Amino acid sequence: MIKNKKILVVGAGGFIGGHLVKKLLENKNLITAVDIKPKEYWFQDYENAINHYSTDMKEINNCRKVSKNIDYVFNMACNMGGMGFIENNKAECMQSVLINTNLLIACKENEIKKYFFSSSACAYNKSKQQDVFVEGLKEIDAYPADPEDGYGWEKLFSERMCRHFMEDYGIEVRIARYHNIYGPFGTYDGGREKAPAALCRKIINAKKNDEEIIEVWGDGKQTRSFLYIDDCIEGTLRLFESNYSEPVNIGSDEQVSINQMIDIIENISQIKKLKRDYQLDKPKGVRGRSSNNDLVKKVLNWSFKIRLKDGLKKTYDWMNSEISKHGSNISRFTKS
Ligand code: GDC
Repeated sequence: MIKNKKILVVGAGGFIGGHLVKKLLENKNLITAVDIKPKEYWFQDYENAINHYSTDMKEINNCRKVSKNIDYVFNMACNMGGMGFIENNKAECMQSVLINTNLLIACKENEIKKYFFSSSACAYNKSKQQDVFVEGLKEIDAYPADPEDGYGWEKLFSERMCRHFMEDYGIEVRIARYHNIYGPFGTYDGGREKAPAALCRKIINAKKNDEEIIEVWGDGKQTRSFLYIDDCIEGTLRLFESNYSEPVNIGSDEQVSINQMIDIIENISQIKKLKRDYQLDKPKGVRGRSSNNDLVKKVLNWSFKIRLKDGLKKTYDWMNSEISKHGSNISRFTKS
């Protein structure tokens, strides 16, 4: 585990970045934490973080400033969200290319030793995700390139930018393709939430308000694999410390349909079975997506540990208490 290093985490105010900083601080690293959001909207507080900045990393001079005297950089920053956000904000999503590009240039100038880029399963070719029961996506399935429009193109292009900075300038890079990460301290409302949080929220609210029906985007038969945040952080840190510089899936082996995930959340909440209002005109994304984990098992000797039902229970309990605290007021988890 990395210890006593000077580490810059960009996107530290977000969901995965927040959990990553917490873990790195536990291991006595010196953290510079950066996010575009004002500090009061960061998803987690860190009493021991040495430096924190609310600044826009699309600007190269900000990248230059915060990457001085740093050993390692984790780029966890992008303008993103679940399907409801990325389908309707493609130009916004693609502008995150400026964060990664300017940060890499600054890292080259400041002689950073190692750089991590958080990519996504959205980088994969769409034609391989047209059926409900698909084989897990292998890393080679990103090419020929036909990723998710907007957000996925940004991720695929940025992966390649990392690769060329390594080849041409010798910066060591590590690239994870995350498969729908979920858990406590994530967005659950406001339009950027992904399916696990959105469906937990709908079921919590149905229970509170004694409602019998929830809205579900699509027909509920679409499939995904979801990875709990603690597994994501462990996989990320193992990858960072490995010698492997090509993109690797960080995902779980459990492929479920959205209907199956709703069944699991209903069991957790102990609510009676809800009616499902399938909304076919809402953003649906690909029909089926899951992670093939052969490569990650081989190069990192790592596999997910937390079963979906256990991860969803922790997520549900956390959200239940947040929703009770905030009621209908806007919480910081609605800002991404
Ligand atoms: O939003 P998401 O989790 O993103 O949606 C998964 C599926 O769940 C979609 O088919 C969506 O229509 C369905 N769904 C049903 N009801 C709801 O209330 C709801 N809200 C949401 N959000 N979805 C609902 C994601 C990207 C991420 C990230 C990951 C990587 O795509 O949005 O930014 O990169 O992929 O795996 P998803 O899995 O399509």
